[in-house]
This record gives sequence, structure tokens and C-alpha cells, in this order.
Amino acid sequence: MPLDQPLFPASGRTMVRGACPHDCPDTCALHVTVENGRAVKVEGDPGHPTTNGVLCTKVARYLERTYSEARVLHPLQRIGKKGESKFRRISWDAALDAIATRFTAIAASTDGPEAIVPYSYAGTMGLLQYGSMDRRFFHKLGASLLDRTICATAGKAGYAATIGASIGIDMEEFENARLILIWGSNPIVSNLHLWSRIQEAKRRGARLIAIDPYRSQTAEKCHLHLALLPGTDAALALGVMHVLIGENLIDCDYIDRYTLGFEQLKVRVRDYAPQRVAQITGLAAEQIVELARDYGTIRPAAIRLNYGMQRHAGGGMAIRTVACLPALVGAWRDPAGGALLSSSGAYPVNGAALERPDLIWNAPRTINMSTIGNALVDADDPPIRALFVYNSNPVAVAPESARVVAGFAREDLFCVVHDVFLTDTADYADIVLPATTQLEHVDIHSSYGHLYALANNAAIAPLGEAKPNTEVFRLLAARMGFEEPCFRESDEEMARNAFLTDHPRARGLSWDTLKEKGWQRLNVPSPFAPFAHGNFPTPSGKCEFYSQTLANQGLDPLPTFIPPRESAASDPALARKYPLAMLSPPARNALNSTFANLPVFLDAEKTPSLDIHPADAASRGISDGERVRVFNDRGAMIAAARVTDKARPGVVVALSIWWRKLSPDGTNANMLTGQGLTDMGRAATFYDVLVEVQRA
Ligand SMILES: Nc1nc2c(c(=O)[nH]1)N[C@H]1C(S)=C(S)[C@@H](COP(=O)(O)OP(=O)(O)OC[C@H]3O[C@@H](n4cnc5c(=O)[nH]c(N)nc54)[C@H](O)[C@@H]3O)O[C@H]1N2
Ligand SMILES: Nc1nc2c(c(=O)[nH]1)N[C@H]1C(S)=C(S)[C@@H](COP(=O)(O)OP(=O)(O)OC[C@H]3O[C@@H](n4cnc5c(=O)[nH]c(N)nc54)[C@H](O)[C@@H]3O)O[C@H]1N2
Ligand code: SF4
Ligand SMILES: [Mo]
Repeated sequence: MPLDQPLFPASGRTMVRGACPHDCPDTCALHVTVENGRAVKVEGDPGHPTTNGVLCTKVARYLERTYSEARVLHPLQRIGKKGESKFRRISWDAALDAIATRFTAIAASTDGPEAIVPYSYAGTMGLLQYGSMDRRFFHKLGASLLDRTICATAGKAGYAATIGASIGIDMEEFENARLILIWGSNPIVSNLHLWSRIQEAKRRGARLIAIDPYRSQTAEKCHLHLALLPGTDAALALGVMHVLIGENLIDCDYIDRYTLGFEQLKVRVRDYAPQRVAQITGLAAEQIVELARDYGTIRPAAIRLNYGMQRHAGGGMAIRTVACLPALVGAWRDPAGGALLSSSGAYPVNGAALERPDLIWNAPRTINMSTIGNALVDADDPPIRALFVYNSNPVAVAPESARVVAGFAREDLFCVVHDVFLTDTADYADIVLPATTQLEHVDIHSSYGHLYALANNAAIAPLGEAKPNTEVFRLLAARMGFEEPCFRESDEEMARNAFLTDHPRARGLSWDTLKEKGWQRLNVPSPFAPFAHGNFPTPSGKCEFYSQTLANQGLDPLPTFIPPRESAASDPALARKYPLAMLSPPARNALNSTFANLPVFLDAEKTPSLDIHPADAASRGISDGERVRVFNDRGAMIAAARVTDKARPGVVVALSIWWRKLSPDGTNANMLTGQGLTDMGRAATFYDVLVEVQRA
């Protein structure tokens, strides 16, 4: 099979190199087999070190997504009421004219262009289709900016306050660790290729400890599972530090050379004796001491911390506090020691070239995507008149659905949705535009799990009249009369400039090589031990136990514990009314709400469920399999109870994210979640939720 392919090989059998675009740290390298213009197989690249020839079930069945009967293949115009999902087919010309006419009128009105808001996230993570021509378009238009906070900004800010940037252990090193703490992370579900490395470490004798309120599929397979109460991770980490310092299990040389603020930290952790931490976390004091002794004595010690713990009011501080641990024991000295939250900070992405922030001319306001419900209903300076949604499904994924739906249902809101399917959000659109899947467009990728750049070549021609994001905004820019040359750049041209190729880590990266080979490792040493000799990208160059940056923002400069907003500690009256904490982490066979309309998800997951501990079920007269109503002041949903001790007492778990319209009662877990934000990063607090459950 020839490896170099023309754009859209039309005849014969070819193999096209691609990259998985989904919001997953693994960013797998793909081999797509195309026969006479039709993709017939999608496989993992056996030569790519982290993919290792293996794809998750969702993407192994990617052809079911690309060739699904349910795809939107033509532009549509709404003919029913908002939310009814009644449309008629229109031409691209008519659709683009309608959008340009409406945007021009709004921009010229007293409300001005800020009344237009883009809404996008990571439906695709390719640098071009995620954010390039679209950003240029909205900047030139003068639209409101969007604060993209729905996933990772709290953790990113917390980690940056301590370490300086999103850089950590190379995931390929995990197999060499002797102790692995899997902290607020469920890699079997959400980071499969890291799990392979962790399993290899286990085979070689490593000890695995899961720290998670839920006995996830991953926690099941660890030697020890510490089921702490949600949102109490910072307290646990401070308790571990208390023991490490008290028992002198620390690396004084590393601390002296490469950290800042140890003396203050020492004073702070005095408040976190194991007995007190046990009360906060719901763990036993002995478990905290044992964890600290393991962590202080076993080398190399790796921490995979992930986003589970940051979706709480104190989420930024929780990540920051855990991120202090490796420097205390000198774990960063080993390539397989330290912590990994995200590797995205290793990539020198040329954001200025891709997104062209220099086109902004009007100092526009910023709308936070995590509070889109409130913004659509309440914003008045100016009100939101038009919303353009792409790469996202906010009606299903944004918190506090009742408010989100009320906003999207506004008859005076002009809403455009560009997507592959008629999602819950598309049902509220005035105009729906058909999007291509990854097999039908070009892109270039970074990753937030490994250290390779990847190319995605187009394998097949777009189905129906589908168009990539870049092309839609190119066409709209032309319609709006935007004349800068950047609005005529091709995807290839943008891909060529996507990385800062004069940056040391991007040295040798070229689009031509990537296209041909599929992937290339960043120019980082192997083995990679980024902080073995300090060199933290913080203002001080050290690991900052004390952060002046946080102090300047009015935050506690030292690690501390901030209890969940919805907990007995913060709001006892609420906790009496709604005694159960609800988590809604990813289900294995969906990717957020992507794939959740396809057989791969629906056959496996069947119906929305709620895991509840036998004691909590018994006191409510709930038996296994029974329909239950989960509710709080914001709303309610129906789910099938699964009575199981996977959920610890006091915690219920609704694996997500279901499409509302495919659920028995037309809702999902975001009926219960709220729009409160995190301490850092202005992020959503999806797992900081109290509910009550009763038989339906
Ligand atoms: N199959 C699949 N893979 C995915 C996704 C998907 O939807 N499906 N989503 C992708 C995306 S967008 C993201 S951001 C990542 C998320 O991937 P992860 O970071 O792994 O995130 P979560 O599943 O949110 O949380 C992981 C675990 O954290 C636990 N948890 C919840 N609250 C707390 C807490 O307060 N403390 C601790 N210690 N643990 C807590 C949950 O019970 C869960 O088991 O996964 C990506 N990968
Ligand atoms: N209750 C609860 N809610 C959550 C979470 C949770 O754990 N619990 N997790 C949160 C997290 S971590 C995240 S990241 C968000 C995710 O929220 P979103 O980023 O909105 O992710 P998806 O639900 O996967 O929706 C992405 C949409 O983009 C579309 N798409 C894919 N490729 C393209 C393309 O090339 N062009 C266009 N135009 N569209 C495309 C897909 O078909 C899909 O409909 O959800 C958050 N919401
Ligand atoms: S979703 Fe993740 S594990 Fe699955 S193919 Fe894509 S990158 Fe790989
Ligand atoms: Mo996410």
C-alpha cells in the first residue's frame, strides 16, 4: 500500500494517516483504509509508541459515526418551534446569506457586534478545526469573546501556580514507576493508553493506589482504593505532607535547591494532622499515614492527577496542593517520578498565527461558557442576540440545564449550530450546518497526554454537503466582506504555521514530514525528566509552595483546603435537605456527549443509571434496578438505580453524558449541576452538587 496519498484517494486501496480528534488525552495515530473513495477500516497505528496499534471501542467503530444514517448532510432551516427539531433543507448559499444578513444587522444595531457570541469547545481538538479561521472571523466581527472554561481551566491554573505550566511526567515513563497514585482519574475509561503503561508497571511490581470517591473500573484494579469524600483532596494532600514532614520522609536537598516557601508550608501543614484529615475526608487516619509512608519511601513515584478533583469549588487549590507533593520528596528526580495533569504545555502552538488576536478592534466583553445559561437569560449589556455553536453541545453538557434550555428557547435569539448530528443543541437552532468528521478534513494535532505532534490527512471526500469549520468561516468571512488575506488562507497554509518552529521543542517539526509520517515526537529528551534539576517555568524558577501570583490575586498563597460549596461544611441546611453528593463522570462508551447517540454507546450503556450505596438505598426503600428520581432545587432526572458499594456512602454516581432526547424523561445529569464557579480558572463545578433520591 502506498503511504503518500493524494487528497481524497478516489480509486484503489490506500492507507491514509490520521489522528483521533476527540477530547481525550491519548490523541491516537490512525491508519484509515480507503477503498474506491470509501473508508473501510480505522485502526491504531502500530508504530506510534503510545497508540501501539490499539484504539478504544468508540473510535475502532468510527465508521459507524462517519457513515451513520443520522448524520446531518445538508444545511437546514427551522420550521418548528425551538426545541421541536423540525427543519427543512436549504442551500448553503441561502444558509450563509441568512447568517451574514443577521450578523450584519445585529452588528449595525445599537446592541453592536458584542451581541453575537461564539460557543465552541473540543468536539474536535485539531488545532485548525478547534480554533483558527473561526477565531479570526469573530475577532474581526467584534463579537464577544468566549472564556473556554468548561473542562480544565481550574486545574490548569492550580497546576501552573505550583509547577508553572502544563508539563509533567512523560506518559511513556509510567511503566517504570514503582508507585503510582491515580488521583481523581479513571484511565481505563478516559485515558486508555496510559492504563496500558500502568498495567505494565503493575506487572513489574509497582503498587497502584486509586484516590477516588467512586470505585471506578480503574480503582477496581488497583492494590488500594482510598474512597475519600468528593472535593476533599487538598485536605488529604496536606495530611500526607504533615506526615512526610513530621517523619522526615522528605528530600531536603531538592527542597533547598528547587522549591520556594517550604518554611511557610511547614507551618501550614501543622493544621492537618491525620486525625483531623480523617474527619474531613472520610478516610481512616491510618490510611493517611500509610499513604504518606508509601509516598515517602517508594521510588520512582508517579502521580496521575486528573480533572475529577477540580470540578469542585476549591478545584484549583486541590490540584495545586497535590502538585506540591513530588517536590517535597524529590520525585521529579526520576523520569518516572513527579506528576502528570496535562502535557499540553509542552507544545509551542502558534496561537497568534492561528487565531489572529490582533484582529480584535473593540475590546469586546468575555462570556464564560460555563455560565451560558445565565448569560443567555440575564446578560443585558448588550443582551445576547445571536449564538454560533460549533464543536460543542451545550444543551446537553453545560451545567444547570433548566437555565440553559430557557436561554436556547428564547424566540428572539438567532442560533446557528454547526455539527455532525442533530444534537440536543441543534434542536434549538434557526440554522443547522452540516460538519465533516475527521476522515473528511485536514488537521494538525498536539496532545494533552503524550508528547507527539500528529497530522490528520483527509481520507475521504466530505459526505453530502458537509463542510469543515475552517471552510464555513472562510465562506462567512467572504460574505461579510472581510478582506484581510488571512481569511483566504487554506488549511494547509494554516497547518504549516501551527507550531512555533523556532522554539527548541518544535525544532525539526514540519507539516510536510508530519503529513507523510503521521506523527513526530517533540524535540524533548528521552527519557524526559523535566524538573530533575528544578527549572520550573514559574516566576521564581522554583516549585512554588508559596505563590506570590496567587497572593496578588487575593488567594491564599499557600496550599489549603477549600470545602465543596455544596457540603455539610459549607452549607449545613442544604446538606440536610439534599444529603447525597452526586458525581457524573464519563461513561466508557461515550466521549462527553459525542458517540452518545450511536449504537456503540446505547447498546453498552442501555439507560441512564445512578449508582447508590446499599445503605443509602435501604434507608430510602430503593432496590436494584428500580426507577429513581434524583432532584435538588435546580431540577430532577429519572435514572435506573444500581445498588452497589462502588459508590461510597453519601455519594451517588450518574455516568454521563446522555443526550437529553435519548433519555426516558428528556433530561440528563446537568439538570442537577449548578453554575457556581471554581476558585481559580472560572471553571464549572460539575461534581460539587448535592441531591436527594427517591423512588420514582
Ligand atoms: N471514554 C471517555 N473518555 C474520556 C471522556 C469521556 O467522556 N469518555 N472525556 C474526556 C474529557 S473531556 C476529559 S476532561 C477527561 C476526564 O477524565 P478524568 O480526569 O479521568 O475525569 P473524570 O472522569 O471527570 O474523573 C475521574 C474520576 O474522578 C473521580 N472524582 C470525582 N470527584 C472527585 C474528587 O473530588 N476527588 C477525587 N479524588 N476524585 C474525584 C470520579 O469519580 C472519576 O472516577 O476524559 C476524557 N476522556
Ligand atoms: N454532568 C457533566 N457535564 C459535563 C462533564 C461531566 O463530567 N459531567 N464534563 C465536562 C467536560 S470535561 C467537557 S470537556 C464538556 C464537553 O463538552 P463539549 O465540548 O460540548 O463536548 P461534546 O458533548 O462531545 O460535544 C462536541 C460536539 O462537537 C461536534 N463536533 C465534532 N467534530 C466537529 C467538527 O469538526 N466540527 C463541528 N462543527 N462540530 C464537531 C460533535 O458532534 C459534538 O456534538 O462537557 C462538560 N460537561
Ligand atoms: S478517543 Fe482517545 S483512546 Fe479513543 S482513539 Fe481517540 S485518542 Fe485514542
Ligand atoms: Mo473535558
